[in-house]
Amino acid sequence: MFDRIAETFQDIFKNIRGHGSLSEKNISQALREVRLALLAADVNYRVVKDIIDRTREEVLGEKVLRSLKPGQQFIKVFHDQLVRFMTDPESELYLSHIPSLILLAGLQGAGKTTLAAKLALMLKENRGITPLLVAADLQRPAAVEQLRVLGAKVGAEAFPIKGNSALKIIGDAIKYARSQGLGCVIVDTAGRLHIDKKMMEELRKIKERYSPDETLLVLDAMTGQDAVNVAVDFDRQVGITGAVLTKLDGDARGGAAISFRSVTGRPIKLVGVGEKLGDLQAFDAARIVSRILGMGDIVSLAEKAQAALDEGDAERWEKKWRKATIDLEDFRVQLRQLKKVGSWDAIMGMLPSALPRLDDGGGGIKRMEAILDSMSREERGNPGIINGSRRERIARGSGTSIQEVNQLLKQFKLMKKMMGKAGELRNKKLTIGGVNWPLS
Ligand SMILES: Nc1nc2c(ncn2[C@@H]2O[C@H](COP(=O)(O)OP(=O)(O)OP(=O)(O)O)[C@@H](O)[C@H]2O)c(=O)[nH]1
Ligand SMILES: [Mg+2]
Repeated sequence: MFDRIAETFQDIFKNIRGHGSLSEKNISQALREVRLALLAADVNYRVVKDIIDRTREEVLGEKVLRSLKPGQQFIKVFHDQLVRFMTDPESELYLSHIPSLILLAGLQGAGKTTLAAKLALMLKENRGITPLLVAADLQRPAAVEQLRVLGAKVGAEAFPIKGNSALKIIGDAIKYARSQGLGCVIVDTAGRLHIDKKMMEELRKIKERYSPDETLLVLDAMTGQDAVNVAVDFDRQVGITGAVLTKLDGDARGGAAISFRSVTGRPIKLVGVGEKLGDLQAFDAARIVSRILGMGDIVSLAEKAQAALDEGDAERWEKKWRKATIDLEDFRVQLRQLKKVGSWDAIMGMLPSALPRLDDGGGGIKRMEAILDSMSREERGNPGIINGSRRERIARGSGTSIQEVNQLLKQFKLMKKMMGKAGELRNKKLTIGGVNWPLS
């Protein structure tokens, strides 16, 4: 659909993800593109600057550059910054009066009437409140009937419409709800194709007269960035307390959510994820950001890697790698740890990019482990003593071949040699912007 921001992010991330290492140049380049994408999505420039600055600062920090696959970590850092921005302490429905009043506004077909019924169900289930539904749509008898039918499905009464004044009907409904002990009145309004004066005027009057606890703008996620202009108009002319993003079960990634948050500063409180009346969820910033970025997989992979390679461990190990004092015993311990992450390629991919790669010879982690297990502690601590007859014994014991044992030892030796070089290189540091940058 119209979800430019999501597409743009995917391109940028496809690119940075491919980088084994991050340099000042590719970080700047990626941040520049991210910045443009955010600006193009009407995100306020101050907000953009804040997100970019924080991302840069964190990406340039030791934690990202050092241990884990940096391209992935870059995305994770940006993801987390965006989640921070999208998180609002006031994203819960705030209902302070009895009966409380919720006013639903939005363009035609956005999903207001459906939401009225969904909301009634949610309030009943989660808060034990039984709402009364009111259709302030006096032009279309069918709209009133639609609300009644949907309401009946969730056990919520629809207030009968009499007369031609929406204001009076709402007033009557509030009185009725009070008399019946109904805890909430949900007002569904008529949508228009475009924003027009009459619609705004009517909403404003309802607001002035009855001060709703919540005035929610219902936005169709499929309309993409256009939703932003709608949001600005509604907020300026009527004043809203938040939004509900509907139809997130469709193709739309929901990029408009970022813009909405930025231009209005208001929270998204709920999301509609289907046509069924149970398909309403509380807004979850992390979920929507992952969706917008199309990056759920990466974020979880990065998290998994972080968990498996806990910080202290990674640090200790890396020191050994750098000083080239690693032996096969260390290697075996690490292999066990890292096995939790998954495939050999994934493990190698998570190591600092400056370190040499070890080929598993196609045999997989299990075979390497078997070889290491068949060695004595002494052999692992001092691989130099592993002569021909020992190799033969190890191969037999591990159910592998002498060639495989040789391959592992050869690779390990080569890796150690290269590590020494990488270590020397790393001791020379380049300082950019007050941050020590490894020279490799
Ligand atoms: N897939 C999907 N469809 C939805 C969702 N919310 C609403 N719809 C559908 O969108 C269409 C319009 O929904 P309505 O609730 O009638 O929209 P409205 O804002 O009341 O429209 P007007 O009263 O004409 O202004 C209906 O076919 C709904 O079933 C949603 O979260 N997901
Ligand atoms: Mg409707």
